[in-house]
Amino acid sequence: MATTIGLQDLPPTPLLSEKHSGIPERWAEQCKESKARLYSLKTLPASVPREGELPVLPPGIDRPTFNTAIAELKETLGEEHVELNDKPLVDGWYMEHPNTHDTFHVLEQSKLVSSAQVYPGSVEDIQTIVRWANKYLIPIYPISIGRNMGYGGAAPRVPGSVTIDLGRRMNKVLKIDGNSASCIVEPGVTYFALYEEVQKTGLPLWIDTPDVGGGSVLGNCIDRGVGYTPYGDHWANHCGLEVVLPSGEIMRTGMGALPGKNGADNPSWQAFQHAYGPSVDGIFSQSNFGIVTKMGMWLMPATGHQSYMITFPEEDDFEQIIEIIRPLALNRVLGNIPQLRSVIQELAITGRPKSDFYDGKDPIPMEVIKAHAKNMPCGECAWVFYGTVYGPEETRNSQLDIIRQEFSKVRGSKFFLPEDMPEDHYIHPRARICSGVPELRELDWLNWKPNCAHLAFSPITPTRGQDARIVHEIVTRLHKKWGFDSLPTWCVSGREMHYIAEILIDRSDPDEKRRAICCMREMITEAAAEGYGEYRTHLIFQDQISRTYGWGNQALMRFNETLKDALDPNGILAPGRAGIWPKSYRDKGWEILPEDEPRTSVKTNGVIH
Ligand code: EUG
Repeated sequence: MATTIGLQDLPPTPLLSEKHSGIPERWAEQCKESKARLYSLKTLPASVPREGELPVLPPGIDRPTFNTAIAELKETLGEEHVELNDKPLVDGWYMEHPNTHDTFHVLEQSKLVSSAQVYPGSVEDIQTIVRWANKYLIPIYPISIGRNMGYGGAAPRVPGSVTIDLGRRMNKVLKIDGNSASCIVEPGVTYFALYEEVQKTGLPLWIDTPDVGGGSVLGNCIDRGVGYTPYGDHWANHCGLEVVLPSGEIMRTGMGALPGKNGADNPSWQAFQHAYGPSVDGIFSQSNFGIVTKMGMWLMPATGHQSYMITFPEEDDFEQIIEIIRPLALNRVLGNIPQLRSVIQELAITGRPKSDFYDGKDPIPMEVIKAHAKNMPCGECAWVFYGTVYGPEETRNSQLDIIRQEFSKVRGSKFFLPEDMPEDHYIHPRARICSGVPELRELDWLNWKPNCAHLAFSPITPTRGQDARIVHEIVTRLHKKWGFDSLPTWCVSGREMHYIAEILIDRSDPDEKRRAICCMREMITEAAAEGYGEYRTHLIFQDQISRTYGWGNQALMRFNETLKDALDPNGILAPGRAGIWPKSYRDKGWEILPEDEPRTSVKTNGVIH
């Protein structure tokens, strides 16, 4: 039974002034409400006792050796900066997330866990940790903030890894430069925090934020996350990295490789991405080749903006809608990364549980969704398009004229502005996100089920109706087969769309977890057979997905393995991340591939538990 927890019973979320991952004061009230809504449906206890001897050890390391190694690390870094993972695991929620495991565990909660967390305070500390890992052959797993939600959170791929929580002590905005409209951030800077810092400067600059604002600007970028202003392709808008290599050496990429005068940073570091010689930034994105300690990021000059929403009544019209979107996107009439969402999300984003809308355990039928939508601000529809135009009013209006005219070709479509919608409608936070203001509201669909976790299936297709249909039909059919509601969103970047389908899982139900994994595995395999691949995935699907990119007898993976072995001969840095295993782990049963299914446990030391 769900117990209703009142606002008054929940301790407040730490403020940004108290903790680097905390909530800025201006969002504190919204944060309190969001937390109360989520906790109102929680049936799982805050934590359960763990079994077996703790902490879980790194593979191949016995307890005395581990203890010696940890004692040495504490000696070098300070006792208070090394913490064993030997206490009960607490899932918390988005704003108070664990760094010990994946808050949205898809396997058992206790499977993907660290042995310890370490908190470096400087790049030198990181070098020390890397050298220590090489000495003891202990795998290390760096996280920036640890809010990689839907993709594994803070969890390491190899159980017993030592998690390097970079963000706790390395969380400064090192520079905001109004001339080059750029910043330099450390790993622990969240979108909320960067927003505050930019506001403090008074400069007319925007940041670009994803749907929820608590993530690391650096971490999201190197995982190639998306946002929704014209700077929504985060990786495309980074400029310059500083990286600690698995050897312990430090390197700078881009213009930063050329030392500035008298030891200063290169003055062009945040102005030019490519510099000279091979472009190596890419190998530090979605990889395990280095630890990014500083990153330059472009900021957008503030401009006028107008958000809007268009509803479409017929589910089957999405091909036509996407065919209309393509030329508008390519011609930059659609100014940002707009989203085309299934109407089910209009229900879910209210924060009300599925049970408010439907009694059955099975996926909620489209007729039922539409019947509810009829009584909601969006009206009866199947799809909702959220877009924003930018620039001076005249420009915006001429763009809006074209947009209205083009989409009016879809029968029954309706156009709305934010002022047409009630105050609590999602269009308002959406409009803020699309103008660079971080938000929390997107979390509200986690109320769909009790103890709700989400797992993202994220294939790429060209912006073309016939490709969209193939993927959408695979997703819809397999969600139905495995008993899940389907909540698709297309994030359109131009020539290409990220299709994001979130599987919502009740973490208290092991069978639901098993079915979610089966559903993911089949979607990945079927999409790949049609030529479609994912842009990003949860830890436990990285082996499978990386191998779908297998053109030329796994040429890309063999190239990555060559790099891995050259850069990290001891295989200490995030083994298995992005499906890349170091020599010492390769072909010893660590890879989780679909032929191993069904299984919900994870291999440790090459043994299936
Ligand atoms: C979204 C979520 C993602 C992602 C891109 C976009 C947006 C959901 C959880 O992953 O990778 C509404």
